[in-house]
Amino acid sequence: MVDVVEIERTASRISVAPHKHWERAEAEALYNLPFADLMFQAQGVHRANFNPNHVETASLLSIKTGGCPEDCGYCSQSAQYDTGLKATRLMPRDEVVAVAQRAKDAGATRFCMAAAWRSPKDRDLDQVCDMVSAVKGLGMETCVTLGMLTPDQAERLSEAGLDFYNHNVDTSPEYYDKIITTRTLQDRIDTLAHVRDAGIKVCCGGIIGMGEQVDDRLGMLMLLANLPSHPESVPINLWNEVKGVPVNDTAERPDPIALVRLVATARIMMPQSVVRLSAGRQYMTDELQAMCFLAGANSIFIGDVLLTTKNPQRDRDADLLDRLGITSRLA
Ligand code: SAM
Ligand code: DTB
Ligand code: SF4
Repeated sequence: MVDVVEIERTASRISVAPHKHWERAEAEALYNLPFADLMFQAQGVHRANFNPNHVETASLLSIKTGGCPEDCGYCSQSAQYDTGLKATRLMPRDEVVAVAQRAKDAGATRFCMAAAWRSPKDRDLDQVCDMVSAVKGLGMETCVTLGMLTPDQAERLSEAGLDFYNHNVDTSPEYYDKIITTRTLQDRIDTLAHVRDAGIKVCCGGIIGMGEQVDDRLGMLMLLANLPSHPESVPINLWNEVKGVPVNDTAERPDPIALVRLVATARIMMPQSVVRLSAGRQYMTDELQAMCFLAGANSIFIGDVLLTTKNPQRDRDADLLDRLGITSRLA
């Protein structure tokens, strides 16, 4: 008998179109274009690849919070810093499914489950696979972010029907060691390759506002755009302030125009990737978000909290998208 699921998974492994290699000078030249020229180019690319009047809505749930052994200098969930966060155990499947159902009713099309692990233990992965199958059964797209994976673990998630795996490069290769020391950038690239090889779509981006320079932000985009294939989803997070973590010593909220330029540059460098305006929307005005959508951002997280930090209220998002004539599942 023909195994349709296996055929689809194999097809997704081989159907990735080749893409150009980005040199630093090219990325810089784009980013530094006069603003109107950059926006014009970004909108052309956006319109050629997407409905420019539509934004995807995803919802996040922390299924296992805090107590993480990694030292990511921005994160409330690292056990290495005193952030005042209470650690919790892995949530039971039925509770997760109930939250996913509420997220679907509130207008989310994708449900992303996050766990504060360096990497999952095999018995934890069994439970996550169960959650993935159950959430998929609600008719939602599924995404998980569980830390580093072995090839076998990625394969098991794929067999459970997982659509996306989120694993960020976080920042540029040059700035990386100032933020994280317990896991290397190469470790991350290896996990991304295992995810890709298992036929799961890749969600990979990073954070700005941690004290990095524009060069680092462009270095991060080059890293993403020069992966063997572009991530299907590229989350751009603005650092959501967390007390007690080292990033407080260097953090600087980026100039809003610099954020719009970065989104436009990401749109042009990765034409077919969905660019998600992720954490940090709580600090953005309606006008700034509108500019980011014009520049090519076409996904947001909805819901009052992300994992442990704040996100705009659903009604504010619904009102903003309505005023912009942007369609979404948020009515
Ligand atoms: N523990 C897993 C891992 O790191 O691979 C998954 C969860 S982790 C919270 C997912 C991503 O969220 C991080 O890689 C980082 O890019 C982003 N993130 C974490 N804390 C953040 C913050 N305070 N502001 C913005 N983005 C953040
Ligand atoms: C991503 O790039 N952003 C999301 C998702 N992937 C897992 C996480 C944002 C977390 C913001 C900080 C917090 O709420 O703890
Ligand atoms: Fe742990 Fe992920 Fe937070 Fe790093 S970002 S400390 S790996 S939960």
